[in-house]
This record gives sequence, C-alpha cells and structure tokens, in this order.
Amino acid sequence: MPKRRDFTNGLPDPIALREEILKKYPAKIAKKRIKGIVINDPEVDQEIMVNVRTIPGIITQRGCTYAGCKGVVLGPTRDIINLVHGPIGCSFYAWLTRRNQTRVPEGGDNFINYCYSTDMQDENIVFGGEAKLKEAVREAFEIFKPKAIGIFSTCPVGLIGDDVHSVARDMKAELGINIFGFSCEGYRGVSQSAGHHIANNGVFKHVVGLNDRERVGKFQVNLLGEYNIGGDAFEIEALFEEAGITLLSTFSGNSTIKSMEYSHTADLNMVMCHRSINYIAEMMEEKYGIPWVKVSFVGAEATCKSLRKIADYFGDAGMKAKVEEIIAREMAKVEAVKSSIKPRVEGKLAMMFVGGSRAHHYQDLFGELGIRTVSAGYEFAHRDDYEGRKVIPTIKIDADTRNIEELTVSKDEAHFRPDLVEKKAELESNGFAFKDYDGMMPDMLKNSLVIDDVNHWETEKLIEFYKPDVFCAGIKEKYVVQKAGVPLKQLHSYDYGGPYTCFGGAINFYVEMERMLATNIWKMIDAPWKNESELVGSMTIEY
Ligand code: CFM
Repeated sequence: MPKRRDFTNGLPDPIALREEILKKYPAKIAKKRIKGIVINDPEVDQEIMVNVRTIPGIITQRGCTYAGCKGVVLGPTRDIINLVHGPIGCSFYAWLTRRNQTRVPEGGDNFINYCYSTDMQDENIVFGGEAKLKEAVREAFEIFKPKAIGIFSTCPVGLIGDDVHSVARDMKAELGINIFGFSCEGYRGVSQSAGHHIANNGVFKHVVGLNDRERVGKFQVNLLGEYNIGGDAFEIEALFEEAGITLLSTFSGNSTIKSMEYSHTADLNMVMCHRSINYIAEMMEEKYGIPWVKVSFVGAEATCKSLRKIADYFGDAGMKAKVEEIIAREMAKVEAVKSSIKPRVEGKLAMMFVGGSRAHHYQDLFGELGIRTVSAGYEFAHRDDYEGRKVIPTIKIDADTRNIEELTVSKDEAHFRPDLVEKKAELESNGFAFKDYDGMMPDMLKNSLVIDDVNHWETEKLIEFYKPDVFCAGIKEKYVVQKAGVPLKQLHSYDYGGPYTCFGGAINFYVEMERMLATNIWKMIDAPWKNESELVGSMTIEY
C-alpha cells in the first residue's frame, strides 16, 4: 500500500482528482456532475449544484421521500402509530435500523418498536388498496388504542391513485382520534429531503396548535431536528433540565405527538438539523411569532456556544450563571479526556458523506481532536446547507420541488406572540443572530473537496487520492470502504455507539476515535483479492 501523503502544510489541490473522476462519465453527465463537486475556498462564494436527480445507474447513498417522511421525521415519535400503506418491503428499513431511542414513562404508549404496514399485494394494486387501508386502521386502533395514526404512502399508492387523505378523514370521523395521511411516495422528490418537507407540512397542519396548554416553565423551548440516535436527545434533555430550560417538545427524538400539540406555546425554537426541519421553524414563526435560532450539540465547543446562545436569548442572569457553571464543570472533564487522546490522533484525516447536516456538525467534533476533514458532502441537502441561508433567494425552484406542497401560513391572531417579535427585534439590533445558518462550505478548509450525493466510483477515487484515516458514512458504504483498508464510522446509526451529543457525547466520541484511529491494523490489511489468485470455477451441464 502506498504511503499516506503528508498534508500538514495544507491540503493539495484536488483538481486532477476531479478530472479523473469526471473522465469516467459520458460528456453530458460529466458536464452536470462537475457542478456538484466543488474545490472549496472558504473565502470565496461558490455555487454547488444540489437537490437534483441522481444520475440513473449510479450507486447513490440516497434514500427515498417515504424514508424521509415516515422514517426520519415521524419515526422517533412514540405515541403515534405510523402506518405504512404499501408493500411490506418498504417497512423493512423503517424498523429502528436508525437506532432512534425513546424513554417511555410508566403507563405511556410506545409504538416505535412495531412495524405497521398494510402489506399491499398485487390484488390491491389492481383493484385499489383503500378498503384494505381502512381495515388496517381499524385493526391498529382496536389492538393498540393509539391517540393518533399517521398514514404514509409508498410508491404504488401514488401510481394507482389511492387517496390516503380521504381515508384518513373518514377514519378520523369513525374512530374519533387524530388521523392524517402523507403523500410521501418514494418517487415524489429526488431524495428523502422531499419527505422531510412533506412531514413538516403534515405535522404543522394536523398537530401543532391543537392544545393550548398552560405554561409550565419560565423558559419554554422546542428542539427541532434532533432525532435521538443512540441516545443523543437524552444528553441534551439532561443539560436543559440542569440549566432551567423547559423543553416542551422535540421534533422528534424521544417525543410524543401530544407534546407537539402544545409546541406553539414555546418562547424559542432551536433548530439542530436545519435540512430536515427548517420548514416547521419558519411556519411557526409566521403563525405564532416564535423566533428560531440554529444550534448544534455535536461537539463540546458547539454545545458551549449553543448553551450561551439560549442564555443570551432569555437574558436571565440566573440562567447565564448556571450555564457558565455547567460549562466550566463539564469542559474540565472534556479537556481531561481530550488531552490524553488528542496527541494520538492529531493530524489524521477524515472524510464524511452523510445526510443533510451531520457531514457539517461532525467536522467540529473531529476538529476538537485536531483531525482535519479533507472531503465532505451531503446526500440530499440544499444549497443553503452548503453555502448558507443567504443564498435562499437565489435558489431556483425546479419541477421536482414544485411537486411538494408549499403551505400558505398566516398569523394566528389568538396565539401570536408580539412580545417575542419585539424581543427578537431588540436582540437583533444588538447583533444577536436569528435564522443563522452559514452552511458547511465556509467552515471547511481551502482545497477540501465538497461533493454532493457522492457515489461509489467517486468514493473509491477519493480514498485512493487522500488515503484518509477514517471515513464516515452509512451501512451501505461501510464494508466497501473497510475493504479498502480504511475504518468506517457510521454517522447515521453510530454503529453500536453513542450518544455523541453534548459534553458526555463528545467524550464518547473521542474515546471511539482513539479506538478506531490509534491502531495500525487498517494499514496492515489488504483485500484478499489483491494477494490471492482469483478463484476460477467450471460448470458441466448434462443433457
Ligand atoms: Fe437531519 Fe438526521 Fe441528518 Fe436527516 Fe438522515 Fe439521520 Fe442523517 Mo441518516 S434528519 S439530515 S434524513 S441529522 S437519518 S438523524 S443520520 S441521513 S445527516
């Protein structure tokens, strides 16, 4: 295996690598693809082409719209039955493979460890599946007595024209619980991103605002875009509790649909994963006047920054003091572990290709250990996630995006909070930033390679060129990358690890990286086919 290159004096210009990658594609494809592969310069604004259809025939990392709606946004909510209308295969990967966890209080409902499907058959495709769907809703209600049921459309539902919304309305009237449908057929958008938007719309339309619960805390917040993978939300919840921040609802890690019903009584929305949930944040501001800020609890430094931001927002001296006390105490623990691990992993190189937010957030965690990110990209993010929200007005709406309903939201006079609007204006005049997402590219090194919707061929070339010490992606990539002699850390499910949020999570991550990186084992292995002769078989057919 060739020696790893020395990048201590800056990253090499990857122009030759990009050319080699593109050479493999037909000219028309290469012309399009080059727009999704950007050689980064944090000082220069560069446009990246994203949120467009994957080229057919390419091995993409992406998932489908149904995955984004059912699995990602609604999946972690425990007291709603998420019923999949479709063939059973569509449910296989929706069954907790994402490792979203939940803590059920005594006597509380928890349906997330079940898989609900109408198990559509050929017969339903030919004659229609609405009757079967109604039966399934009745059956689920009789057995589990849920307070809400969501119905999720898979590809065939859209193709045959089953109307899940009218079934939902009928069943709501019949059973007297909240039932609503999602037109989130897998093909509806170019990726799971469309499913996020559809889920946001559905939850906003059918759930948020149903319960005007009295205030229970002095400082009430919602956390948006945190999905409690590997217990991440538990860390954040504990931190908030200690800081005196009342978390009303999380969309949707460790959450209940009941809590989303009164989420409009919050004083602030915090957005963790901007890609999957900015829509609800925007709509809640429109309708109720609740401002939102971007936060991240991935990385000890990011956690400090986010905690201070919340304390600054509320402007309460007691909370500020408490936050500083927590930070001082926890950072001492973080520093102790970091100082012993950092010298062993510093200077290593990482790559990450995940989703729509983690490829950015996790660069902070690696950065704390002195590990540089040489190349990164999202699977399905939009330009604002790469280049920052400032580019939103320049994003062109294409036919695929038009496919997704854009809700018209107006002010809810009875629940609108002019006090929050005033607070926001005052804070803004003092330099406090709201809706403040600057995107991933300004945070990345010069000459790092930013690639959207990376594919298998490109992955191989990247590994060859950079020889990274760790590659972060998902289960589909894991073993292929490891066979190339590079350890892979799953940043979707965390393999079997986590939590990685807040201070305790940062420590977990440092320890995990030491385990993965401070070993030479990966450099010693070679794929068997490189050293052993090929196995050749023969077959005799007798007539
Ligand atoms: Fe948001 Fe996510 Fe992500 Fe995402 Fe996802 Fe996920 Fe992800 Mo996998 S909501 S965009 S659709 S942070 S499931 S919890 S890890 S691809 S980077």
